[in-house]
Amino acid sequence: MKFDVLTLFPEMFEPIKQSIIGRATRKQLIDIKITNIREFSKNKHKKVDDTPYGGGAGMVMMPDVVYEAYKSVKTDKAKVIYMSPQGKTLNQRKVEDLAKQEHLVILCGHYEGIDQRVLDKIVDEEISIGDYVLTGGEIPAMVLIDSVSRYVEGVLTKDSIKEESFSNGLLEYPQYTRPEIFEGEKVPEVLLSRSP
Ligand code: 21W
Repeated sequence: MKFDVLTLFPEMFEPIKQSIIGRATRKQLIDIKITNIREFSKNKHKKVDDTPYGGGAGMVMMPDVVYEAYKSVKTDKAKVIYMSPQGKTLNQRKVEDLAKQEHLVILCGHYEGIDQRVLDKIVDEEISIGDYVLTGGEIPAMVLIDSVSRYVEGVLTKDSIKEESFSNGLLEYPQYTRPEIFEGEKVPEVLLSRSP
């Protein structure tokens, strides 16, 4: 599965290349490419945002720069997701659904947002990760990549998918390992006959 991320803060994505996702990338099960939207500014000062028509605080990302960045990564099979506080909240059902896609283009906003005209032109789906305010769509994009990647064939072992609590109707239970006694607290008696 291919993920293309469009962002003004490419450095923020370094950590996603580690852990489970890093392993999946090495096995070529997933491919994550980060594109710096600023590279597509035709302005000599590499300007990417401007003051909003109608006034108001902050800056708005310019439509032409975002559009050029999008055109550089789009394919026929690409589904474009805009990470936005106004989007539909991500849940496990949505995650499983997105994992069926071959190519996801993830657009991250910053400042007060992105010019609506380019959003109307390129975005298939707007997704939020919950009802709280962040400074941009980068952390939400990483949450999306992490959660979707787990469902890509071969990223997880069969056992860990089987034990998946959300798809299993929230079946979760406390877990224990050695030592048998920790700070005077014993592992529950029923579990002791089944060695870890
Ligand atoms: C926060 C952008 C607030 C815009 C006039 C009209 C992406 C996010 C984000 C951010 C605003 C997600 C405005 C949960 C999040 C994100 C940055 C407000 C200003 N002015 N999921 N509109 N929380 N956040 N808009 O913050 O980009 S997914």
